[in-house]
Amino acid sequence: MRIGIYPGSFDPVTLGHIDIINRASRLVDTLIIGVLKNSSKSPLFTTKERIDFLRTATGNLDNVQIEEYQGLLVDYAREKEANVIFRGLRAVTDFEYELQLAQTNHILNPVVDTVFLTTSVEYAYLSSSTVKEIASYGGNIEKFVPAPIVQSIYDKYQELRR
Ligand code: COD
Repeated sequence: MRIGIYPGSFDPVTLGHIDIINRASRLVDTLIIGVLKNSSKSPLFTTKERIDFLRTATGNLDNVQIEEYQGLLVDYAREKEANVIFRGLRAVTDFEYELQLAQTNHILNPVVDTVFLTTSVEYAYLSSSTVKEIASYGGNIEKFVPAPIVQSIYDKYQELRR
């Protein structure tokens, strides 16, 4: 049984993430999307909101589970008996950080390997930060995030302005 983990902050999930989830889910029996709870990135959305967004956007995929995790990714991978960690690669700018993360994780837990899926061309420019910046100015984010979560992102900024 091949178990994969796709970890991240997903603050919020974008169509770039969904593309990686769709492709990774075809490569393993079970794909666990691990949402880091206490991210140093100080997420805009709560862990529950980030998980709910992911659940809404991946409801069509039978072999995908979504969970929060804390602590080291390799410990989480060990606990889940995962064979593979999936990461998405957009541009050269991602590479240095991702290489360091993959190599460190492999030393900490040699049983688990990192597999990189290169971004689909149409999402190469896309990041959660870009989505947040556009939404914060009331711009149109419909081409960047799953349709059912668009309004919740605008609502968050309305809530912050109150
Ligand atoms: N196209 C393709 N892939 C994309 C796109 C896109 N448009 N956008 C993002 N991605 C990929 C990213 O490259 C990444 O692989 C993944 O999607 C998730 O992205 P983010 O930004 O939500 O997640 P990150 O990078 O914040 O996740 C970092 C972790 C949470 C995995 C990491 O910090 C972690 O595991 N921390 C726990 C402590 C730990 O173990 N640290 C490592 C020891 S050194």
